[in-house]
Amino acid sequence: MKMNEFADIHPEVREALASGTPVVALESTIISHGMPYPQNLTTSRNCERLVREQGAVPATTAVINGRIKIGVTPEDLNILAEAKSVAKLSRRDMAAVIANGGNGATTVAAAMMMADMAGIKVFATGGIGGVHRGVEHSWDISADLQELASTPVCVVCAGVKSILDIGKTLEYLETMGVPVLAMGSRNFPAFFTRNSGFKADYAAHEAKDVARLLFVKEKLGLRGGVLVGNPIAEEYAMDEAVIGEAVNRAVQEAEEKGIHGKDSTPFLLQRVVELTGGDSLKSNMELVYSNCRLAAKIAVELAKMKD
Ligand code: PSU
Ligand code: MN
Repeated sequence: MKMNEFADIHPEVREALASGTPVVALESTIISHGMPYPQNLTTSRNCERLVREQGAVPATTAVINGRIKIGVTPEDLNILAEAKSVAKLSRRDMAAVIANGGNGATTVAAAMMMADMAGIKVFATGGIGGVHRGVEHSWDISADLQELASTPVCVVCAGVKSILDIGKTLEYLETMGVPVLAMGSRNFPAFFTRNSGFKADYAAHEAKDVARLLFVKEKLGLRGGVLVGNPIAEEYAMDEAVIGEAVNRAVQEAEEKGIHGKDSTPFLLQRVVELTGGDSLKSNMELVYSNCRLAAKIAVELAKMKD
């Protein structure tokens, strides 16, 4: 998807792109539907600051009053954090929310689309959507995976949260030809914990390794994204049993309440925060920060290769 009459690139982002300064795209569903207020506002501001500290420019993505925003203002961030009339916006919602002049918070899929419009190659988030547990009944597979199959953006995440079926999510990505890297070792992380028990295709040891792969992939003309799993720092990782129990309970409650479709992920995320007495929120914030730093480092390394 290319630039179009409905999109505004923030002047700072536009300048960065024109001068070859590294840029990192950020999503906003994590703000509006993934974390409670006001921690979500703090998190989004810190994310932008951390990207800057590494020498890159942040481009938080959203739809505000029917306009695609690639890079937002502090006022936009407030609207997204208060989430009063902010739709969760994935690929299928893009045209409808813009046509209605509404507000939308971008999922990974929508943020990748907007990054690609502007020519931004690297994107940071907390966790991606994936294949849900019980997919054989619900058919619930996040549009994030399809976007990774087709849109050439590198997605830095802390793995796939165990509210999902991690094994099936990785199988889907393999089928779609999406390279999956893990940082430090081939152990693919599980968001709140460092090891899901599943292996990534490749290990990357530093940002430069990821940038090199992106550089080669682009030269080869291969379509689709790259997924980087960045394990949460040991000190912020959660106890596997504690988080496992909270997740199992949340998944069971969702089933009992008949929650499905786009409401499923926000419901599960909120219940896990409640069931862990807020502990999971702290971990969530820290892992997102770590992903923002890594994404910015990757963007910086990639910019050097383009010289
Ligand atoms: N996983 C998280 N936090 C999140 C999300 C996923 O740990 O905030 C959000 C992301 O924006 C992701 C979206 O793209 O949920 C996936 O939603 P769905 O499963 O409805 O596609
Ligand atoms: Mn879904």
